[in-house]
Amino acid sequence: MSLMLFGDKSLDLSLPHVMGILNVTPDSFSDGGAFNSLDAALRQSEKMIQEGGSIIDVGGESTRPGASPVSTQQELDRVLPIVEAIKKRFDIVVSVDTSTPEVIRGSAALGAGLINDVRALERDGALQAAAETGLPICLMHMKGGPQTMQSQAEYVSVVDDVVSYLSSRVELCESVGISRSRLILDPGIGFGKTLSHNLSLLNHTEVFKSLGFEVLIGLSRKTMIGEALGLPVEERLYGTMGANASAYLKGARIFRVHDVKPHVEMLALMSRIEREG
Ligand code: 7PJ
Repeated sequence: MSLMLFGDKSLDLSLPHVMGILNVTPDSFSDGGAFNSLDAALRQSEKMIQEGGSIIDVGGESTRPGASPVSTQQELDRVLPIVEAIKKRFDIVVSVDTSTPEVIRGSAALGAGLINDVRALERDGALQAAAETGLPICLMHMKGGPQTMQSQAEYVSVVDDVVSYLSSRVELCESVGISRSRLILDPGIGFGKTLSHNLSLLNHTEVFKSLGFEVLIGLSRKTMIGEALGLPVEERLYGTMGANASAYLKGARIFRVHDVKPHVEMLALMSRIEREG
């Protein structure tokens, strides 16, 4: 057992967990923003929970390459009602995909269990806000911002660079009283990385684990799958599952995906083979 407390629920991170993506942006690239109303968000959440998801990741800011920025008020208006509604109706861990201090505080007050920040708490005030929540935090590596990241895909050694960046963010977290045991690391697949960088990071997932952290991987339907297989976004499920299976074998335990059921079934078998075989 390796229990981590996510607000009012704990998860055993010796087992794999599926984090279902719930985009509440109007411009989400792979679901066309179809879950933008509260009702649709609740139906999608219910489906992902029934399919065996452990965490619902609510995001109100699109971070895909080239996406336009969202105001704090817009993000608050999109995210908080959804976090509140999900926590009222379902017994599930709600993660909030945000870099905004006001959204971090507001979501935590409404029962969110995980702060998932693609900017690793770099935004002004985010570190302090996250510290105050007492919640676990996922620190993700990104090179550049959503507007510029694909033109900044240069590294001395991508694995070493990402390790050294995340280690420096961990130290900063510790300096404001966030204990290491509350931190989850994510190499940030697709965020300012070429296909080759992404493949290296995935092949070295165990490096992050060996630093003593749980690892979260988000690669569902991403461009790297499309590039590797020559497939459009709606045909990337099998490639996504293969890459996630590989990351599982190298120690990742939280998988951020659009397609919950196939991942829950795949990971259930992989975990069972490892434990009972
Ligand atoms: C990730 C994320 C990821 C974490 C997004 C997309 C882009 N959070 N939020 N890791 N990706 N922790 O889903 O294509 O890889 S948004």
